[in-house]
Formats: sequence, structure tokens, C-alpha cells
Amino acid sequence: MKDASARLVASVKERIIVLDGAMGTMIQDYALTESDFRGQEWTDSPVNLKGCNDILCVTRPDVISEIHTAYLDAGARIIETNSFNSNAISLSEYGLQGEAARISLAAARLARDAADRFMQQNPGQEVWVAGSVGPTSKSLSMAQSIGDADTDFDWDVLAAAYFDQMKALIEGGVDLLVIETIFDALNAKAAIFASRRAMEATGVRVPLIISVTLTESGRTLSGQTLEAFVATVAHADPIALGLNCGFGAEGMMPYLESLSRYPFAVSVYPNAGLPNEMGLYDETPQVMAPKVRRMMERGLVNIVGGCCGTTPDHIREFARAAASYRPRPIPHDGGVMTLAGLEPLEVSRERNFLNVGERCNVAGSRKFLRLIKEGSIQEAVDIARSQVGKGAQVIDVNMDDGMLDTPQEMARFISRLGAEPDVARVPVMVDSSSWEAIMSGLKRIQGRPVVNSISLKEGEEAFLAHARDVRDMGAAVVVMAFDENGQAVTFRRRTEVCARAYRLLVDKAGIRPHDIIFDPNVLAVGAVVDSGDGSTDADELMQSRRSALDFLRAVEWIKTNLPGAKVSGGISNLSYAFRANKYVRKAMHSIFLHHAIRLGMDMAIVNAAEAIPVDDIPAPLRE
Ligand code: THG
Repeated sequence: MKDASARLVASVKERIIVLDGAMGTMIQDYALTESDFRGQEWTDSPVNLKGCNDILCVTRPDVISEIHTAYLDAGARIIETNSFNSNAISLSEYGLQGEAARISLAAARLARDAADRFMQQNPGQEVWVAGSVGPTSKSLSMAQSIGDADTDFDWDVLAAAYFDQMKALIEGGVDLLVIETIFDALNAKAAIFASRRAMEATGVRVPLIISVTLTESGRTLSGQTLEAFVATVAHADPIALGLNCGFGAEGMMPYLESLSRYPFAVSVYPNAGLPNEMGLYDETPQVMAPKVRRMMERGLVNIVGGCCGTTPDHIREFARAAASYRPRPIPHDGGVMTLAGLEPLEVSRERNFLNVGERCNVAGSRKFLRLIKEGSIQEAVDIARSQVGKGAQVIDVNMDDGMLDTPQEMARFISRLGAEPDVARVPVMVDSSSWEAIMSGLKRIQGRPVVNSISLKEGEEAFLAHARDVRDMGAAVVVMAFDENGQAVTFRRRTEVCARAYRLLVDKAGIRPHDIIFDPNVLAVGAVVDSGDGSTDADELMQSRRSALDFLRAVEWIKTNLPGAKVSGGISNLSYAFRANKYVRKAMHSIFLHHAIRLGMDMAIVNAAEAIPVDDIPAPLRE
């Protein structure tokens, strides 16, 4: 990380940092003509380029420089590059998709030069350059929810476009990146993923600001609540997380209050009010500044600036106010696992035990397998809906069947789940033994999912590679108690394998302890399981009798010895040998869960419909 970036990380705790205002509104004031936009190079462009503001970094760099300088003179200490749309997807509307990296590089250099000049002329004043990264003109979530046939647009295409833009911005010398005006968290996740790759490619780490735009319903355009959004992007570990654009400073106040509990600095840069009938923004500096001042007064912000309709005059007022208030103190990370669909789900023992619905599993339900094979996707989605109705708080999805194209079915089904608001509300658990299928699912989930699962089965290298994918995709993860020697079935092996995996994840893969879920293997009781260690059937039958008990002891051990980690298990496995008797199965599950929860289990993959209260089970059977 550059020293300047590191100083910014420190500065947001020390004072309120002022960000610049709008670029577009300022450009309008220059009344530029089509030929200004075209410059020398694009005189015969078949499409009009007027409106493609980013191209001005190449064709009218003097204008962009002047705007940067005007904001710096007004008191902005972070200026944003003129690169909001400098990505191949947005630029394709002007036939300029091939110019994304070049424009981004030019944008970064212009802002860098303006900032360096300013610092030279104003010794002791530090200013920073933020690479502006807009949402692009397309939404991944919305494209898949309308079953968009546009197969040219998917996660990989979007992430590649972001990568090109961000790599060029970093090469051009930005101190940080601002992923802004986010209206779809899935796009934002692709941007965060790409930012990691761009930092790896350039060898420069830059802090991120994550800035979301809410609609008047208080949700993103693609339907998430603010809390669900924060859970979804928290893995970016942003220097600041906040709001921009939207419906003006006043309306943002309650959302700023909601942001105050998160362990990130808070940034806010509102529009100058709501757009009028002409699409213009009316709030003058005198009208807007008191509203922004109230945010500072209430200690809600660390970074403040303006979005559409704001000018250097607005920024001058904000800077004046900022000088007399303290920045918001940044709370510590509470260490709670938060998953999300369209709504957030906190996983903490104080709150609730989590039921993960098991029925959307082609290997665990003949009915679901038949529906997927027939292509009856609506009825398959109904299974998810019915589980949610019966109390499932997370939906496990598994497409592991030799007759199916597993990655493709995973993608298709998960895209459909995301399109049904009553199901999309809850987080997804992506369950597969194929890593390709897991990644395929993750690339289509708007919220914060759980990966089910990774293990040491294929050794440390593969384990860590998968773990880093999990981290960069922002998921929580189930770790099976499995290693190079096979499935852990004894208490000792279960705990040893989990402890080893825990250290690797925390120390080498950068996974937070509270995002790890151990699964110490619920095995069938009363059945011979091949432990693979060459022992005889008689030994193994004895082992199977102890197996459930050893699982319970392992739950307790993990909760005591691996701080923050969660424990889960697939409960229906337990009674596999008793398939002929449904009641006995349900009774076994309820009693087993009763003990597992008592010992600290956090969640389980269950048939949400079948729970029976332990007290209703006749005593002899219970015994
Ligand atoms: N741990 C983790 N993930 C898992 C498991 C686990 N995923 C899969 C599985 N185990 C959990 N899911 C199920 C789903 C269904 C059944 C068992 C476990 C089941 N199905 C009926 C049966 O086989 O009798 C089929 C009924 C039907 O066809 O309708 O029992 O342990 N991390």
C-alpha cells in the first residue's frame, strides 16, 4: 500500500474528510459541443459521443483538470477521477468498449496531476485521488431475474470489465478506489472480486470505498435492504461504506443512523435534492449545507461530499462545516456472522438456532431430482418456497447427479430463486462436491451465501485455493471434517481435522473465525460405515454406534476450543438405516438435535417440515 493510502486510512478516524462534488453537472456548464467530445480521434464515429463524459479525459483534458482544481480549491481533499463509465460495458453504448483501459488511465493521470500540483502549491495540505468505478449500465441480478437471453453478459464478463478499468486506474496513480452508485450488490461483488485481482496484477493495494444508492423504499434497486447489502459487501473490508446519489441529504439521515453500528468509516455524498421535472437539482449550497451539517453534528459521518447537482460552492460550504466537527468514532467488529438474501440473517446463538432446508437437493430428494430432470423449474422453486414457509431460514441447493450438468443446473436454479422475492429473502447454501458448480452458484447470488463445502480431502493446497475463492466471493463456509486420510469418524480425528483446518483458514486464507462453520460429520447410526482404515466390519459397527455420541462431543469441543467457529451438520443422515420408519427417523432427529443444540450446535441441514417436540416422543422410544 502506498504511504498516501495508509495515511488516508488513518485520517478518516481523525477528521471529517471532504470529497468533491459532481462531475457531470460541472461539465454541462462548459456547454461543450459534439466536436469537443469527438476530438481529433473520433471525428467519424458513427454514433454521437456527446454525453460520453469520460471520453473528455482524452479529448478535453483541460476541462477535466480545471474541474478537479476547482474542487480542490473549494476544500475537497479527495477528488474522484472522471471514469464513472470507463468500463467496456457502459462504453459499448458509444462503440468505445475497446477504450476502457485507456480512458481510465487518462482519467487517473489527470486527477493525479491536479492533486500533485495542488499539494505542491499548498504545502502541508494532503489530498487523495479516488478512482471512480460506477455500476455499469447493466445489472447482473436483474438480467437473470428476467431470464435475460443476453448470454454475452454474465459475472465473468462484468468482472473482466471492472478488472481492466481498475487496473488502469491503479496504474494511473489513484490512492483508493470508489465503487459507487451501487444498485445491485451482485455487480458490487464482481467489482470487489475484480479489485482484488487488479491489486494482485499491479502489486499495489488500494483501500476501497463502497457506496450504495438506495431507492425511496430504503432498498437497493435490485431489492436488498441496507443491512443485507452491508453483510454482502463487508468482505471488501472497505475503508468506508456509505451512501451516494439517491434522494437528497435529508432522506439519507435514517440510513446513516443504521450504518453507525458497522466497523467501517461512513461516507456520504448526496445529490443536491431530488431532480426536478427538468432533471436538474435545485438545492443551493445554502439549502443543502445545513442538512449535511446535521449529519456531522450527530456524529454520523467520516467522509462527506456531493453527488449529482453539487458544485464547488456546495463543497466549500461542506468543508467549512467539516472543520468544526469530529468524525464518527468507528466501532469494533462485533464478530457476528451475517448472511443475507434480500434481507440480513445474523447467526448468533443468542438469537436463534438456524434451520437450513435440505429439500432442494437432487441427491436427497427423488421429487426434486425428477423436477430438475423434467425442467419443471417453477415446481422446483415451489419446494424452496414451501421450506421457507415451514421455517427454513437458509436454503441448501445441491445438483450433484451424474445425469445432470451440475454447474449449469446450479446456475439456472439459483438465478430463479433470486427472482422470487419470498424465497430470495433468505440466504442460499451452495452445496456441491464440484468446485465448478459452487463457483457457478456464487456468481449468481445477490446476497451473502454459504459455501457447502470445502475440506482437506485433496490436501492443503487445494483447500487454501478454495478458501481464498470463498473469501474473495464474500461467502461463509462449511468445512467438512475430512482430510487426506479420509472422513473423520472418531472424536479424536474429528477434532484434529477441524483444528488444523481452522488454523489454515484463519492464518493463511484470511477467513474470519466467525465465518467458519464446521461439520464434524453426522453419520448413519446402526449401519456399517467404511472408515477406510482397514478395520473389520465388526469394528465399524461398533464405531457407528459411538458415532453420534462422538459427533456431539466434537460439537462441544469445537465450540470450546475454536473461538468464533460455528457448527453444523446434515441431520437426516443420522437415521439413514431406519428409512422404513418415518416416525422413528423424526424422533431420532429431534432428540439428536436437542442434545446437539444444548452442546452448542449453531445450525443444521434439516427437513424443515418434520420437527417434533422432544416431549411429545413417548418415553420408551426416547430412551
Ligand atoms: N453435511 C453438509 N452438507 C450435506 C450433508 C451433510 N448436504 C447433503 C446432506 N448431508 C444433507 N441433506 C440431506 C437431504 C436429504 C436426506 C438426507 C440429507 C434424506 N433424504 C431421503 C432419504 O434418503 O431417505 C430421501 C427422501 C426423498 O427422496 O424424498 O434423508 O451432512 N455440510
